[in-house]
Amino acid sequence: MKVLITGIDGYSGWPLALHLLSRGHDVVGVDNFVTRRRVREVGSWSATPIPSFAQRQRLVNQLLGKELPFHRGDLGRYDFVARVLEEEHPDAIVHLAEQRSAPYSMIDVHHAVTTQVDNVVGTLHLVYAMRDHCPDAHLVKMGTMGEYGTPNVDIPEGFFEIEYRGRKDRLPFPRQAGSWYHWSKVFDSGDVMFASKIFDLRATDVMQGVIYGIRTAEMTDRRLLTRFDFDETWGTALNRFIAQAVLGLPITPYGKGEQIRGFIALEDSVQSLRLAVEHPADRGEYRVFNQFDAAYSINQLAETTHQIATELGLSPRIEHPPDPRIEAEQHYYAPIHERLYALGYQRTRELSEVMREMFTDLLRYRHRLEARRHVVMPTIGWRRADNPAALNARVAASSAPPSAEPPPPVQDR
Ligand code: USQ
Repeated sequence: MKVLITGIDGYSGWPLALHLLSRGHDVVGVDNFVTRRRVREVGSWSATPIPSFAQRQRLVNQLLGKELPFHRGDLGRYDFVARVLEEEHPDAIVHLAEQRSAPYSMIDVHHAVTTQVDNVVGTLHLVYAMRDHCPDAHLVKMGTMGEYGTPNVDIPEGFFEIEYRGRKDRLPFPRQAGSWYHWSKVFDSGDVMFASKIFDLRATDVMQGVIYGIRTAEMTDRRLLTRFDFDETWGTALNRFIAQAVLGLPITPYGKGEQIRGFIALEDSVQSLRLAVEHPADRGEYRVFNQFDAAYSINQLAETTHQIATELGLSPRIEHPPDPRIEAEQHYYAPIHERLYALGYQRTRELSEVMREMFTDLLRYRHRLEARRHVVMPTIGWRRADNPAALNARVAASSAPPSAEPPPPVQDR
């Protein structure tokens, strides 16, 4: 199959490209490198050194013997999106090119607006360009488990049967997102569901849990590693906890730490996306996959991190800062996740094995973590009005100049 990945330069996009290539698929990439710029904006960088995209293309060629065509551009420009789909005619599009950070979307009004405009407009451009240039292609759209929030009932895969005032229907399960970012994904879901109906498109909406991990089986050379974010804005919970333990900073379950989320390893996230691609939805079908492997409380993950760090001779400690977010710190959580298993999904490795590998890699890149240790502790509050000031102070305190990771050169096909 020919798979177009939007956001191919990102944390999930790059491993997905390697995984699909290794499975014999053709891959075409799209990216505008905005994540690299936005991570610099908050004074951070990737713990793993990541090559420019031109270098990544050369590595794929040398190490995998494959071509990796690439279009640099912004999904906010319809002419660009239409030109790429017209030229490439992909069988599937995995759409990962969205602003993916909840804290980033909560910095101030501008970051809230940018997040929602980027995410909703990019998705709308894609579905229109699909209608006009590749209506038979399958859209695999990265959504998030966070769209559902934490209701006090089980969470179905997208839809549920409901009886109300004596009548029954199958309806979308209510969404109760917890950040402007998560709300942007709710709006996307509505748009993709509607587009599949009016344009007769094939669509899979992937409700992705929190990803953890640093490498996949295809990263046989250090230069093939994906980016790894650990700062408060771009790093996700477990990835941050391991970075904190390596740095000797407190591991930070926010508030009571009894928040429960669905988690999935990076290698299993790309496995799941491949399964969705290889088993397309029907024309006009909009289906929803709850994509996570297991649910853990944040405290459980903090404690497991503490235990492994201690075994490795580190001196970790757990501290509970006040929760900077507005979220339930204790709640019921039981999402259903059966559809991926029905396609053959299997967990590759146990959580602790992946965590040990993350420790090994991060200890190797400890100097890069050290150079950005001041961006790890939380400053962005969901309520506070001083987010930009706190952020600016932190960026100004940055010990290494942002130019240490230069902007990638312009490249096109
Ligand atoms: N958390 C802590 N301490 C930390 C960081 C996070 O307790 O140092 C807590 C948060 O308060 C939250 C949970 O961990 O309750 C998850 O936070 P997160 O930052 O790991 O993940 P989140 O902001 O929800 O977003 C991430 C990705 C996003 C994806 C989402 C899946 O950034 O792109 O959509 O995970 S989900 O969480 O299922 O919505």
